[in-house]
Amino acid sequence: PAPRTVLLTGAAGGLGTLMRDLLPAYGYELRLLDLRPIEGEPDTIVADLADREALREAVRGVYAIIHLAGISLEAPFEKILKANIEGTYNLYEAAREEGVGRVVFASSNHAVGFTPRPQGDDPLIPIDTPRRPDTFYGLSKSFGEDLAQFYWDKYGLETVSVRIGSCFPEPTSVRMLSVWMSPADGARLFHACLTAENVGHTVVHGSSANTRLWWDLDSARALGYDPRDDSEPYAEKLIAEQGELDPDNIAHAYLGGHFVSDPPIWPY
Ligand code: NAI
Ligand code: 15L
Repeated sequence: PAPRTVLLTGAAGGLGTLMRDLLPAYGYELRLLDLRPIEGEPDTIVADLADREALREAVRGVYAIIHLAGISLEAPFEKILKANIEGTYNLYEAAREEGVGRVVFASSNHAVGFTPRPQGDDPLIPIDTPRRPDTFYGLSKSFGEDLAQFYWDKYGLETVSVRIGSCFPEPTSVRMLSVWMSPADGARLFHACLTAENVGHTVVHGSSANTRLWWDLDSARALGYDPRDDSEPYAEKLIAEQGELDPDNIAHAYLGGHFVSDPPIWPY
């Protein structure tokens, strides 16, 4: 079958770069969009999520959208409002106007970042845990999930909202042993999100099958996601370097980690 064209917003970013490498093997033809040009990708649509006309053209004819673009750390509310809240609204409007059937929305664990992390024998956090954003950034992801639900209920536009943990080549902190999503599992999950039938609006946790996992992967597995990776091989070295998580340290007590107390700030 002909490859299905998928618009990848935020294609110049960290996760976008990983997915540009991995998703074509699943048979997708990627159309790239970002605020910044990408070296070696002259066809990239260089556009701001504020540009409704550019978005409408960018989504025309695609099978689905993977929406990664936006501010990925904490920032003043006005900036978050523009890029993540208005920007995501603009993209959904373009998708609705052009009849795109499905969005995979990069939500974040920070939509529920103020949820206490499980300790000891505590049960895993279920996907329907109440939202408890830990930042304006997390609040914008919470909005994105509600926007997605609304566009499904009102217009029949489907979304899988993925509450991504940390998707980087390797885990680099003790917290990431629990929330890591390997790039290969990220591609597996996005593929499942793009191909599962009748998703309506489904929210899933995005991580590998980590031994120290904090949340369940049930709703992701129900879409066909079959994670293969586990951060555990990195545990000994990271714990030797950084020590175990300290339950009395606020930066170790919640799903959102240091975002609850000292969030990294968007540098632009
Ligand atoms: P990143 O910051 O590396 O990439 C974001 C990209 O969006 C950048 O290339 C930037 O130029 C682009 N962008 C920002 N504002 C834009 C605008 N107004 N119009 C067009 N493009 C714009 O972030 P990363 O790590 O690649 O994350 C991608 C997405 O996944 C983000 O939405 C982030 O919130 C989400 N996410 C990522 C996680 C991770 O582990 N990498 C964890 C949880 C969520
Ligand atoms: C996120 O939402 C950020 O975009 C990413 O850069 C990581 O910091 C990740 O969460 C995390 O919680 O580790």
